[in-house]
Amino acid sequence: MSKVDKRTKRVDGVEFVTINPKGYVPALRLDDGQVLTENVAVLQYIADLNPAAKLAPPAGTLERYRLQEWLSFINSEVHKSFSPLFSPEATEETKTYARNYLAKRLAYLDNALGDNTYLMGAQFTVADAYLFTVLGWGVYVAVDIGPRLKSYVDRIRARPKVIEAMTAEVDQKIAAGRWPLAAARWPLRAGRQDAGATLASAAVPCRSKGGVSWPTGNSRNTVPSGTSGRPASPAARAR
Ligand SMILES: N[C@@H](CCC(=O)N[C@@H](CS)C(=O)NCC(=O)O)C(=O)O
Repeated sequence: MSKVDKRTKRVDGVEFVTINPKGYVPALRLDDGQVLTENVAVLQYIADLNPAAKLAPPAGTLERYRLQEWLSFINSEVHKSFSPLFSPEATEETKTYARNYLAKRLAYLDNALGDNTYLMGAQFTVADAYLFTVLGWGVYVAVDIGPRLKSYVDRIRARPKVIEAMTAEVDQKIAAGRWPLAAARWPLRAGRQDAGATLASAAVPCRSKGGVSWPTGNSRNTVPSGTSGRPASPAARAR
């Protein structure tokens, strides 16, 4: 996995737009050199690489369309509603609109999840992996996801492969000098809930074009990407 440098917009020595002309992540390079983009497509592609893991129901079944229904909802209704909250370019009016919009979508999710372990019932799928990531952004932009969705996020964070993946990513950041809290690995490895405050959005974090913002106490501060001075929040470093 390669990370795009958000300041230079380069990755592995080349301009990221030469890999994905859309200029945003994720972009998956396949063995034959083709590049696949868009979360909804990339996640299903990854799931289909190993059908035995059951990360997606078989293609052509109604259950597969149900998965696509969830992925589309998470992508267009939840993920993209968070985006303005991270943007220093968005006005307060835009952010209020996004918060209210998001509140309705979270209420729907809360109700739809009900007593289910995962979105599609007992089986963990790529939709849960995606939703886990975007719900984790809530702590950085003061969006309260409520107790039921919090327990859902905690349940996913405690999955051994999730701990493994997030620990590997944090280790990579520590090695690159981009993560200030080496100790954060330990609660994460233990699947402890308190790891969430610092690491919830480490897996596939969102970022804004011009910079990042994060809540501090009652106010929210913004710093342009790549500037030094005030230390960035862990979420900002992750972006
Ligand atoms: N429709 C895209 C949206 C992806 C997206 O919003 N990526 C963000 C990170 S969460 C990004 O790379 N933003 C940088 C930019 O737009 O310049 C997808 O679902 O894959």
